[in-house]
Amino acid sequence: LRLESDLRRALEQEQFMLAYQPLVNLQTGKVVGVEALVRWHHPLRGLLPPGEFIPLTEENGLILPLGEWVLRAACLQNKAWQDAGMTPIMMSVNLSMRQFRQHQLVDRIKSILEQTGMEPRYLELEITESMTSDVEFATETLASLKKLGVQISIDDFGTGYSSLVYLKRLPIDKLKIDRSFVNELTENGSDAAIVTTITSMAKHLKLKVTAEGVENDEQLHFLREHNCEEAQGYYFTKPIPANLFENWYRHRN
Ligand code: G
Ligand code: G
Ligand code: MN
Ligand code: NA
Repeated sequence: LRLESDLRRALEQEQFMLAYQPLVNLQTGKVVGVEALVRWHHPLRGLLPPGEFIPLTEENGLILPLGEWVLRAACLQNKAWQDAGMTPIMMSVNLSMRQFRQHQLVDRIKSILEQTGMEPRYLELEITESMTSDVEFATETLASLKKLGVQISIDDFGTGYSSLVYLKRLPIDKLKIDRSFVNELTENGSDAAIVTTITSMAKHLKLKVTAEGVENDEQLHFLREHNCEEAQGYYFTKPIPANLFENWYRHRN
């Protein structure tokens, strides 16, 4: 309960910050985007990872104002980078179930794009398989989001208890292979089979694929050999604040 009242104050006092983790194209080696990941700079407890407060905000509804703050901050950052002359890159933002079900979601995102001046085609919204269980609702919502010009990806792909029906019905652009399949990719035959099946299915469905949680050369080589387009993980860098990302990016490209 303490954390809950702290959260309300944190929203007013802007105690949140975004860390950015790059997505790298495995053919070109170029950074093609970043995923924005929220952290809470708690005045007493220090820097808190999302796992320690996102579930609570999903329960008490504070995820709605927090999610808007995240979207706005991420769009402003993307716009600032482009205004500073950086080659345009994608900005991925995670949506929670409650945000996805919010009636005004599409209007909210539309006005955030307008207010921040961010180009819609560089915004990628990450949803999870569980959010697609009501296929009717998801189809309609995603279609409206696509009309705004944004991209849609399925996060943690392969870990949800969902059917594959949605893959042919929903207007999605990308699958992000959950890092649990990537972790032992080169030692575990089952993981290797799952990953190659996902990349080949994605190719046939004309979807992009990103492998998450890439930590070493062996995984990277395997993924490149098996037609995985993009990767993300500690191998490149952990999620870092905007200024550190700018430095990292400059020295890399
Ligand atoms: O950064 P870290 O690995 O601790 O993130 C843990 C989880 O928190 C991730 O699965 C990610 O999807 C989620 N997360 C991070 N930032 C956000 C956010 O802004 N909104 C929502 N809904 N989830 C987020
Ligand atoms: O569920 P989602 O994909 O949004 O989660 C992203 C989270 O995964 C980030 O919070 C980040 O800290 C974590 N992460 C990113 N790269 C790696 C990695 O290479 N290894 C591990 N163990 N975790 C990672
Ligand atoms: Mn994600
Ligand atoms: Na994930």
